[in-house]
Amino acid sequence: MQLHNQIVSFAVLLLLLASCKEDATKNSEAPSKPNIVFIMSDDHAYQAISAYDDRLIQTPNIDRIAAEGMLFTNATVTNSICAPSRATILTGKHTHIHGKIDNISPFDTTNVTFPQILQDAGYQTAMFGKLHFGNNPLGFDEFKVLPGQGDYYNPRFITQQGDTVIQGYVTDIITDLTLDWLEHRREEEKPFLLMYLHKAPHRSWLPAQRHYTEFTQREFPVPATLFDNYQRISPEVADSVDAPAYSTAAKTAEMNILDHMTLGYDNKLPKRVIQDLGLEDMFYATGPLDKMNPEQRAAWDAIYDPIIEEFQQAYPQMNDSTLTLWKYQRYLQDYLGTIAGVDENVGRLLDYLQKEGLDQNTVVVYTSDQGFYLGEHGWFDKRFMYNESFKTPLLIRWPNVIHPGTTQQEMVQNLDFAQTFLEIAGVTAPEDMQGKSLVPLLKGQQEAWDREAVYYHYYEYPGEHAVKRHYGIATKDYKLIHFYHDVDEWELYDQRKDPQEMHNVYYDPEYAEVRREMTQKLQEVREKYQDSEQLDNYYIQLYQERQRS
Ligand code: SGN
Ligand code: CA
Repeated sequence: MQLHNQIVSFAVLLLLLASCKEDATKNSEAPSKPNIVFIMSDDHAYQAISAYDDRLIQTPNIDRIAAEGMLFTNATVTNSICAPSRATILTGKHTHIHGKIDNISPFDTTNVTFPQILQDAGYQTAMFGKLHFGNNPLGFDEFKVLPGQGDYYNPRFITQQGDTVIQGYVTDIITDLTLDWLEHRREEEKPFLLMYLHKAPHRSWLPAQRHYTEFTQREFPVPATLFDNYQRISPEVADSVDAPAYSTAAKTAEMNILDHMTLGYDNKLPKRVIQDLGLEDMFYATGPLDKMNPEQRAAWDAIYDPIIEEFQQAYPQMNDSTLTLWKYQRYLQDYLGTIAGVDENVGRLLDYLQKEGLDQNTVVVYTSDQGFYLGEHGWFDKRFMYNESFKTPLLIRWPNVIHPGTTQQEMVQNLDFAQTFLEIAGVTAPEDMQGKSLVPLLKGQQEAWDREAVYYHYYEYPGEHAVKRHYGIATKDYKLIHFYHDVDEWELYDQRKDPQEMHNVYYDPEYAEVRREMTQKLQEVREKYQDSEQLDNYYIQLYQERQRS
């Protein structure tokens, strides 16, 4: 009996030792540096994330990141368009420094990017989804990226082993590829950087089949500025100061739902219907639907054919206003349908991290490459420094560091990511990066944050959607914008009184002092970031040379 007891005790001791050893090994092997999961979607408006605004859609999974972390209400981009924004994220530099001024110009690969630095510092690095420039992103151990914009259905991917077409729906596939990497090729002894980059909800907004019915049956609230006529100064004041009453840039932009959103490509009416109604110029292209296989197409037609028929019946009675409303609803149904897919897939990734016990030592970031207009000012698309496209969603989860459920109102930018991630990894950032690490804000050290203003500069003009070149400065209270190149117009908005930016107070005598201060601050900020009129002209010239060649 005694011997039996001794054997049992010995066995218990062995088991204890074994379990201690297992724990010890686990601890010594577990990377102490945090993993970084950077989730970015393309054109995801903060108005379409319920943590910001729950009038349009519920996004419970994306919201989890904020509930367990921090929600930034004043996150902005330095240039509201895809590839320049991505170049800023990777380099920590403004557009005029990294040189990727628009979606077309090449990315100068001598720029140092934060993934390259993290890879050198011992991080395992992987990228899946939409990058939108360069087919060979530097600094990644593994990547599978969409060429250019990529397709919603049966997309082609560029991989290190060559191109491959994968059947299915893009948001699901990007997640499958990501989870497959985490499950099978993650090296447990290394911390990792994972860039998980969605194509959705980019134009032309094709949801997954499982979301067709729900979203096409919904009707969405209409934004107060849907019928904006772009008058920003009263005609009397405009006359007296010899300035246009209407913002020329806003008025001439080609992103109006009524005039520029196409019934064919965007609202998915077939060519024959559009021709029958005598609306040829509202067709534009077939494109995305043609990428579906016959089964996918049949599922689409089953839901969308009745909508087309209903439109044919209704069109003869429509006027500009009712047509705008119809197009707006169709736009939001498809746009938000794609976001339902993103949210579900973000949930799959968060669940995986949790199941594998990776959630505690992983920083999860959710953001978009810029904001987007969901009918505000009558628009779709982005590009302007006005709020809906200047601001971008930003939610960060970092257990034991960020106090759960915090709302952060400081002005941060996509410019700050590179330095943030380097600090998280304990790596010193190169001195020429132009942002600021967000780590103090994540730790709740508000007093360590002293940024008063942020800088913006947009270049892709002449170009698609015809948004004129402009640069500007924003503080929490005011925004000053200068449109230049083929115009010379100034706009000043009072963010507290006029968050919808409908009243340009640049010529209002009551704002004379604000105008003076903001103009001076803009000059200072341009100097600080090394931007100048000389560079503005340089980039105009470069653009012209490119168009000639
Ligand atoms: C495409 C879209 C545009 C969009 C740009 C840039 N047109 O060219 O509407 O502004 O992308 O978007 S489409 O006919 O091809 O859909 S970005 O997010 O990549 O910058
Ligand atoms: Ca984009």
